[in-house]
Amino acid sequence: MTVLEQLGAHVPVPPPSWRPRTDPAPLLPDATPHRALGVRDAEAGSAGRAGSGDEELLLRLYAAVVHGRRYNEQATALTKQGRLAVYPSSTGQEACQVASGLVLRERDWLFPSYRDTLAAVARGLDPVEVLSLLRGDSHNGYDAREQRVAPLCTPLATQLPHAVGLAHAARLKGDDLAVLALVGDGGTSEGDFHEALNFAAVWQAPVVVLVQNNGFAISVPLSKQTAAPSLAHKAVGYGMPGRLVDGNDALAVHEVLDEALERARSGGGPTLVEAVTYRVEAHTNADDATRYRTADEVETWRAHDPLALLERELRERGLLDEETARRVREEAEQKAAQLRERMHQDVAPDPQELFAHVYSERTPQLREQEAQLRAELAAEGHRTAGEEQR
Ligand SMILES: Cc1ncc(C[n+]2csc(CCOP(=O)(O)OP(=O)(O)O)c2C)c(N)n1
Ligand SMILES: [Mg+2]
Repeated sequence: MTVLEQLGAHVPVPPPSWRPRTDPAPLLPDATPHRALGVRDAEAGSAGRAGSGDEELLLRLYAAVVHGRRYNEQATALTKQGRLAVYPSSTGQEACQVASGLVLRERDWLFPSYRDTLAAVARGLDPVEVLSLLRGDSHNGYDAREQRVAPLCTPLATQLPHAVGLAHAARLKGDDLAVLALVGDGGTSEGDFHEALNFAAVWQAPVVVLVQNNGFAISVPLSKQTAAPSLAHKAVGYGMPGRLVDGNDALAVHEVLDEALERARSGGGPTLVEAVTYRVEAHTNADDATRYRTADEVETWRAHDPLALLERELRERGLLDEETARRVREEAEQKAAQLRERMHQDVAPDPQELFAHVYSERTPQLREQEAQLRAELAAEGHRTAGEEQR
């Protein structure tokens, strides 16, 4: 008997809205991250084991990871040569990167963050154009609409409301597509993350949000970022399924994203996926990671290297001989050499370009500033690119 009953007080009948509106159990992530590489049939159950149809995919993932790792090295070297202002390397996270780029269909959209260069390259973008912003160009290097890749986003999580908005609009228009948005563990603490996921679930937008949990937001570890059981658990609060995946297992990430994107395309609504991975390099070339983490921790993660996991699987299945491995490494070297060569070519931006794309119609102030700059450049004998062509 409760205290109120003892006092003879009225005990109301619980109204129906006291109960959860939907059963949260199916939305909960698995207790351990989904894995596919090196998993035997019995361990994997129905969802896990890669079938023979995956052979081509495995080789594509492998080549993209080898090429991607080399790309990261080359881009970091370009910062030392003054060709890039900064480069956030995704070494250690290549499985998430290449799976994200390769899983999408042509009509789908990708919304990357600053660390997701490799995802954009795996999607098919020009390796130099992707680096335009980091090179100091005031404009995005590629046509986002044509490529269906939003600009690499530096303000944390601001890409997410845009991704959800585009997905919702596509659904209203009857466009058959899904949107994949990438964000870091730190980005999940942003208001934009909350607003995006809330609306995605209310609208049942065809969007998948992949959180690459690489353990850190610069020097802030996940334990200081959140007290949630896992980042995937956050999905339940929004009313969408949360999935947990081994973020170093390229095949597992591909499987989980493929399933979630397919569900999104067929009207099943959004999914939040947490990929547990690790940033092996510093936050950027300007960061010293030894100040906030131990060498032992980094070594533990190196032992779970995304490339080594793929290589082991391919060799065990007899799909990777020395000749193939050598050819893929050579391709990576060629691509790195081309990147180096093209990045060493100076670009001559037209100063007048500063005024383009600020507003669809230039304001009187902008026109005034533009005229002022033109007059000053003319006084210095500088000709704009447009005038040189004439
Ligand atoms: C709105 C906003 N606040 C702060 C920053 C500065 N900042 C740049 S990267 C970063 C850490 C982000 O960590 P995470 O989301 O885990 O992504 P990661 O760098 O690990 O890929 C911060 C705080 C920013 N870019 N945008
Ligand atoms: Mg992080």
